[in-house]
Amino acid sequence: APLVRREDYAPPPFWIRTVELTFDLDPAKTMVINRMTVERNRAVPAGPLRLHGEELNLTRVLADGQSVSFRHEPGFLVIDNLPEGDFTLEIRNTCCPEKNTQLSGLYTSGGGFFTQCEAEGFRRITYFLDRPDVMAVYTVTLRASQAQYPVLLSNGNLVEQGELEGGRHFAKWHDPFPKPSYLFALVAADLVAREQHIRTRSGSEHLLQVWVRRGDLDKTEHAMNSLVASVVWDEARFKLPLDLERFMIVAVGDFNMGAMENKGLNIFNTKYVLATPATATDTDYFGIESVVGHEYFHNWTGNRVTCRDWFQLSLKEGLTVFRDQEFSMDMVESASARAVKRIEDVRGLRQVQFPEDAGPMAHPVRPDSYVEINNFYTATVYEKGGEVVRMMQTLVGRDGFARGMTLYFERHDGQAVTCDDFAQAIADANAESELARTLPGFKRWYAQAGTPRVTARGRYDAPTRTYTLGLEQAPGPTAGPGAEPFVIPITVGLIGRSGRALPVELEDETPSSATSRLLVLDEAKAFFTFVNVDEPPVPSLLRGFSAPVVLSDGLGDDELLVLLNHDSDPFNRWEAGQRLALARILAAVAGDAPDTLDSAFVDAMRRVLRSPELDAAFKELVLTLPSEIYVAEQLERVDPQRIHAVRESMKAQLAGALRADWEWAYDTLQVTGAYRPDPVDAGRRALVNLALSMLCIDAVARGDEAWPGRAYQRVKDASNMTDRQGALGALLGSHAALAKPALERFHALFANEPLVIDKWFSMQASAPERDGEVFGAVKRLLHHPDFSLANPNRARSLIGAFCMGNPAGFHRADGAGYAFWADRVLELDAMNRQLAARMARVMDRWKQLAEPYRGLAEAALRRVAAHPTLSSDTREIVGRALG
Ligand code: HT7
Ligand code: ZN
Repeated sequence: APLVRREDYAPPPFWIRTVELTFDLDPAKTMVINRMTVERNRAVPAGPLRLHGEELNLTRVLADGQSVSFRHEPGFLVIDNLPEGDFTLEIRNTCCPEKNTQLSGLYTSGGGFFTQCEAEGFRRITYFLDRPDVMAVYTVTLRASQAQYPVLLSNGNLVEQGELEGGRHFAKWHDPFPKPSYLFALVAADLVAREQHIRTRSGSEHLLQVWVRRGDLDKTEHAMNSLVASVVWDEARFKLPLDLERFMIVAVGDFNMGAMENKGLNIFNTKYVLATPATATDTDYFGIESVVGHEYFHNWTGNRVTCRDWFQLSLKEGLTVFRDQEFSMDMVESASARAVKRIEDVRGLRQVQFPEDAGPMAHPVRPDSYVEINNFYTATVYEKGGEVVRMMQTLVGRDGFARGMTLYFERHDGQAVTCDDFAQAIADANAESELARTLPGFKRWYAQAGTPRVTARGRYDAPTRTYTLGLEQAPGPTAGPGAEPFVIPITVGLIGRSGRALPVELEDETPSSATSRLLVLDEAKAFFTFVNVDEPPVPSLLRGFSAPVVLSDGLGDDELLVLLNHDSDPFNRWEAGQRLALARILAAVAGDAPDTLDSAFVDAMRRVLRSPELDAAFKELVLTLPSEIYVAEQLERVDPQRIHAVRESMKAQLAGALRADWEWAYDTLQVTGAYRPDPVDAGRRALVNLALSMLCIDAVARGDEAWPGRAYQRVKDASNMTDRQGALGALLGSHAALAKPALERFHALFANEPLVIDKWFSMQASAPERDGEVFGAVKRLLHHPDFSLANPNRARSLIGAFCMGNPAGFHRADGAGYAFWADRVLELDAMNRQLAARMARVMDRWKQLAEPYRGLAEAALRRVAAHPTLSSDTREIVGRALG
C-alpha cells in the first residue's frame, strides 16, 4: 500500500449530495442498491470518477439510468465516460457480512448485523467517495427477516416501516444532516431498548435509547444515566444542544475499538455499555461515563463539524478527548476528585503517549503521512491532541475557550475543516490572549513530534527578596531537524520550607495576592524574576500538568518532601511522591543503591496513608509505585527483569513496613451500604483493595494464612465486582496458594458473563510473573474453551494483557515471549488486521532493551516482517519498528 501524504491533499473532483441506500440483508450475501446524486466540483479539473471499493461484487452501474462502461483498479471502480454536468449514479453490489472477520464495513456478530465505517469501512459496503470531505444526505431502507432481525436501525429519523412478503420486513430511515460516509451506520438484530424521553433547556423533546441483547437490559441504567448527563452537560457548558429527535446507542460484542459516534446511532463495544455492581468495577463505571460522553460530544465536534482529511483526525479526537475529560471532571463535586481524574489522565498519557512519541511510531498530532490510517488512531492524536486543546484553554481561560468554541461553530457548522481552522477560531475569539499573541508558534504542537524537555533552575537572592527562575526547552529527539520552540504554558507556585504558599508576583507587575500563576515559555530560554519573596522557595512547576512535557527541575528529596506534604496543587503533590519513589527505583535498578527503602520515604508514605485530610482515592494514587513501563521509559537500556525485581522488592518492603497502617486502612475504610459508583466510595474501595494486596504480599512472605484467607472469602462473597476483583488480584499478586481455587470460583460464578470472563483472562495474564508460571498459564489459556482470537475483547484480555501489561512475563531471557507474540500477531493478521497491527505495537520500544532481550526481539520482529501475506497495517508497524 502506498504512503499517503498530507501535502498531497486535493479536493475531490465530484461531490455526492444525496445517497439512497437499500439493503437486502443476508449474512452470506447482502445486496446493496446505492443511488447517488453526483455533482461535478467545478473548482478542480475534470477527470474520471474514481470510487473506492473493497471486497465487493459489482452487479450493475447506471448513470442517469443508462449503463456506463467502467473499469477496476486496485481499490477503485473507475468510470471514465459520464454525462456532462450533474447526474445520478446507481450502483448495485453484494458483500458477505458473515465472512467479514475484519469487523470493518458490514459484519455479523451474535446473530445480528452491525457496521463500522470509520475510517475507511464504507467502501467495504458499497462503492463511494469514501473520504470525510464528501458529505451527503442519506436515506436508508433496510430489508431483512422479521423473525431473526426484528430491529432495523440506521441514522436519523424512522420515516416508514412495514412488512414484506416471505417473513421479511423493512424500515426506512432519513438523516437530515449531511455527513461523511464514515458516520453511516446500520444495525439489524434481535435487541431490546432502555428508553428515556428528555426535554432539553431549550424545550425540545428527544427520545434516548440504549439497545442491547435481551438478557442485558438490566445492565443499561448507568449508560443511560451517562447519556442524559452528557446531553445536559454539553448544553450547559458549551451551549451545544442535541440536534436529533432520536439518539441511539447500540451495544455489540465484537468491536475493534471502544465505540463509534455514527450520527444518531452510536455503536458501542459492550464493555462501554453494560454494567451492574456485580459485573463491573468502578473503573468500568467511570469508563462507561467517559466513553458515552465522548461519543455523544462527537455529535458536534466531529459530526456537525468534521475533518477535511484524515490527517486532521485530532481536530475531532483531541478536542473530543478534552471535552470528555472536562465532562468527567465536572461530574464530580470535590476539587480533590477532579485532581484524581487529572492524575489518572496524565498517568495514562505518560505511560502510553510519551513512549509512542519517543519511539518508531512517533508522529505529530497532525501526522504528515501514513500507510494505513487505522494505525493513526493513536495516543498522540487522541491524548496529546487533548492536551493541545487543554493548553489552548489554559492560554485563553475557561470563558475565552467557550467563546472560541462558539465562534468555531458559527464559522464551520456543516463543514469539513482543519486543525488550523480550529486554532484560528479559538485565537480570533480571544484577540488579547497569549494564544493570539503566540499562535504561529503554538501551532507547532500540531506539526512537531516528540515530547519537549523543560529544564528549570531557580536562584534566590535574599538581599533583594527575589527569586529568578530560568526555563529552557529542548525538543524531544523525534521532533526532527530544525525543530523550533514550542509555546509552553507553565503554571507555577512558590512554597516556603514550612509549607506556606508565597506570592508569585513578577517584577514590574501590579502587586497581587495570587499564589499560583501562568508563565508562557515561547522561546528556547527565558528568565522570570519573582519579587517580594520572603524566603528561599521550593518551586512548584507545571501545576496540574499544564503542558505535555518532561520537566527537570533539579529538586532534591527535601524539596520534594515539602511539595508532597504541602503543595496546594494536588497534582504536584502526587508527582512529588512519585518522583521520590522513582528516584529510589532507578538508583536500585542502576545498582547505585541497594533496593532497601529508607525510612524518610517510608515515613512519608505512612503520613500520606494516615493523613486525616487527604481523600482515599488520592492516597491510593500516591501509594502506588510508578509502573514498570513508566520506569523503563526513564532508561536508555532496559532490563525488564531487573525493573520488575526492584519494584516487587520495594512493594514488599512498603507492605511490611506499613503493615499496621494497611490493616488500619483495611479495617476503617470499608464501604457499607448500596453500591454507588461515585468518587468517594470508589476511592475508598481502591485504597482498601491496595491495602488488601499489600497485606497479602506481606502475609505470604511471612507464611501467614490469615490475609489470603480473608481475600479468598471476599472473592466468594463480595457484594460488588470492584471488591471481588480486588481480592482476586490480591491473591494473584501475592502468589498465594488460594489464587487457584479463587480463580475457579470466580469463573464458575460468571461463566455466562463474557465481560467478566474477559477480566478472568486478563487478571491471569497480567499477574506478576514468577518462574514462568504466568507465561505457562497464558499458553494453556489459549486452549481454554472460552478463548477465541476472533473476538477482540477476548484477544485483548489474554494476549494484549500479557504482552502489553506484563513486562516481566513477556520479556523472557529465552525469547519465548517474543516468539509467542509473533505467532499470535501472524494468526490475528489473517483474521483482523486492525487488531493485529495494534498488538504488533507491543514491540515499539524493542531498541531500548538490553541484551539478550534486544536481539531476540529483533528476530521475532523480522520473522513477522518476512511473512509473505502480511497486511499493510501490520507491515507498517513492524516496518517502522525495524526501520
Ligand atoms: N471515532 C471512533 C474511532 C473508531 C475506529 C477507528 C478505526 C477502526 C475502528 C474504530 N471504531 C471506532 C471512536 C472515537 O474516537 O470516538
Ligand atoms: Zn473519538
